[in-house]
Amino acid sequence: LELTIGIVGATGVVGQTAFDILADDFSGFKVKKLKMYASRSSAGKVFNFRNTKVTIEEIQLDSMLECDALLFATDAAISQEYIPKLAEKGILCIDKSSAFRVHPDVPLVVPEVNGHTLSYEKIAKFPVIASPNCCTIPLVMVLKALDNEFSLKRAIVSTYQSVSGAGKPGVETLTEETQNFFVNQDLTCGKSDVFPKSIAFNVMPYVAGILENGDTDEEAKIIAETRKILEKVNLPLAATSVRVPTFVGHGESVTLEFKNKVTAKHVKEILAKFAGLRVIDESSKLEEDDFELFVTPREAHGKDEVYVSRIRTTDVFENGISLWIVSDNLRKGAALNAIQVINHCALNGTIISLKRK
Ligand code: 11C
Repeated sequence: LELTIGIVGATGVVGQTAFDILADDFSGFKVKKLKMYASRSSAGKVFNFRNTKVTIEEIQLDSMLECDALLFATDAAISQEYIPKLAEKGILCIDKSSAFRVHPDVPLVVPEVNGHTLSYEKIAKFPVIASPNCCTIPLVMVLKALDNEFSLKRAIVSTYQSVSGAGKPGVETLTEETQNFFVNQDLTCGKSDVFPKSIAFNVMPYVAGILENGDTDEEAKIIAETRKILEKVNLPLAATSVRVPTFVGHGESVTLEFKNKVTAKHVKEILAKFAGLRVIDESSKLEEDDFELFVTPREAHGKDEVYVSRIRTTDVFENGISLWIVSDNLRKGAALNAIQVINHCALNGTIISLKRK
């Protein structure tokens, strides 16, 4: 199947990652034509996409109607403005923002976890699919795999989130603050435009705004999205989101309680069999371009897999397991997952059926 694909927000870190994946190494649907959209200030910039030139267009509805599917890597406000208009015309939109994630008529999808719930009948009424938050995606892959076997009772997660989660300005802020320290010996703990406190050589238990119950926005998203994807509306789940001075790759420290008996060995076997997950532990061999012992965010940068390490039992809970997850927040945590959702809809005939409608 050959598709005309649009990337909206094409110059941001997620948009650029989507471009790289489609240009370099994606082996699913074929891209007949790529269209790239961004703000007026970026319009006119030219990118080389597989021997053709693609010029960035300003976001504009008529042009977007030429696409078979669009990936929105934009702020929620842009998604809210354009997606309903495109959906009305039967154009499939995959939204990376949080605008539609908890909308009751919008599936929130990680293909390996709940791709089977997507069907043309479901999508035809409102052809919008949301892609979850970059911490939720790897978390639900692990939880789903283990719930199938051991029946999940509760989860506690602490995240270690890189600055690219806050986009290019996050990356620039960490770079500038680090340079400022080495060049000017200046390590003031002031806030930047992006983070409420200095992020270089620091950690911050704060990702986005604080809600009335004391959780941050990010923590609330992880909780609500995980419950929706796993179809467990009352799952006891606590999240603490922490920003750390890494550039790409989000880590998660996770403790889980199950109904059924667990051993670390059995958990490793189950995780190793789940599509998209890779277990790296003390038995992993060091090979070229491979990992040993555990995986760090820098090692996960540029990789498609979600890595699970440090898998061990804990006596905090009966049938308790603790583990460490890490993945590239821009790839599987964002752009890759959205592209895989489009591929899923290409393979199951949804896109063709939408075109014929
Ligand atoms: C961060 N996870 O690291 C956030 C960015 O819900 O898609 C992504 C926010 C989201 O800052």
